[in-house]
Amino acid sequence: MKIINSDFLYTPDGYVQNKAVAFTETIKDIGTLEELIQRYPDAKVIQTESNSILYPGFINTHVHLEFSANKTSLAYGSFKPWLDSVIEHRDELMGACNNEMMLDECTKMMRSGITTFGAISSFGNELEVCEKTPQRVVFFNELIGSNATYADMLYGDFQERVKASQSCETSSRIIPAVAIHSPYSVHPIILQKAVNVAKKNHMPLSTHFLESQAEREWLESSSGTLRAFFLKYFNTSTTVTNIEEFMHAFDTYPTHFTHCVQANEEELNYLAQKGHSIAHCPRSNRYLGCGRLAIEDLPLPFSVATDGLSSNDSLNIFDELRAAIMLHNDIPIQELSQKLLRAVTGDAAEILGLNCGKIEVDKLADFAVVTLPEKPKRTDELALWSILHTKEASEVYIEGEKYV
Ligand code: MCF
Ligand code: FE
Repeated sequence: MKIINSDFLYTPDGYVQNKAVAFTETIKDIGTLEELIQRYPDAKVIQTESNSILYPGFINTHVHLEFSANKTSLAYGSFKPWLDSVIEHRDELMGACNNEMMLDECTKMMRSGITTFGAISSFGNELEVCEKTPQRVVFFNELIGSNATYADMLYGDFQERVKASQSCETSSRIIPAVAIHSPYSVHPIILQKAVNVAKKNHMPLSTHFLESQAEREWLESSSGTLRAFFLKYFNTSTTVTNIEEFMHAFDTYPTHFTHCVQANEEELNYLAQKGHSIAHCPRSNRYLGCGRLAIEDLPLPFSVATDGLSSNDSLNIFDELRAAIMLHNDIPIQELSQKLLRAVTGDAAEILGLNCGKIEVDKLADFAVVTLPEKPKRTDELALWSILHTKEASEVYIEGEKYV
């Protein structure tokens, strides 16, 4: 047993003082330091630095490690040119992205306090790295392929990758999961099969959805800038599905919809009614010129995620939260900060069905210690100060083990 004591504890009911946490791999007890020492006299006591806040480990629900080599290859600013640049540079980016590079990005995520992440995997290349990294990884095997001729082959490859991720389940913190790439890139037949795989195996399910105006136009009327893209690369001028049909494919299984920047009120209400949720990627949306997701009006739960280095400049969760504060400039800043921290802890865990994200008895002992540069003058601004002053967590624990 270990006991960790910080000046402040972030709980589902807000910040509390004079409370310590006793833990093994899971949280066993919460009380004053004196109470816990009395109850567990043999426990090792960890006293964190002054002005520290004990947070549950942060959760980055959506990242593409396979694109970690991108710095200046992909075109930012607008969706269609970005997509063109992905096709043009994909092979060289994948080739340049080795295990060392991906593991380094996992370590950087961990130093920022991320103890769990959702890895969207197109080829399964990052499976070995995800087995090695100490973090809990929801391993989203991605299905892609809109051309009916190749659909069965691509589906077969997807099944193999699902199996490979299932075989690591016992020896690592990998949780096998399913990702449908998007409505414009997945044929409805294989889409439904993959949804059923997730449903049958109770796996987390995710999809990119209504990220850009270009995607919306293509799905609505096979028009807009994606028309030239599909004509050039796939020799087709018609969409394989539409917005309604795509949403309906997920009716019976709660899914994490990434982006949704261009979803309208009716669509968002529909997703909410079916028990779905959203992964909000503020920097990715800004860098690809997709617009701002109006998080103040969302009728459904959301997480905040970095997306990959294919559409970002870092996988640091605090960089993302600071960007979210700037992007959502009309939302009162204290309220927004509190909401964002919930989005990367308890809300994200609930969405992905994980037993972490909250400092509560019986939850997994995943912690990130955030140390403020001086004694906070007011406790009602702790959420904002945490976001503004943190680049790296001062200590990180996963299932009770210290990694930073
Ligand atoms: O989330 C961003 C933007 N939207 C869609 N896809 C991706 C993102 N970052 C990487 N991707 C990947 C995706 O997984 O890029 C490929 C897929 O393998 C795009 S398909 C031309
Ligand atoms: Fe993505």
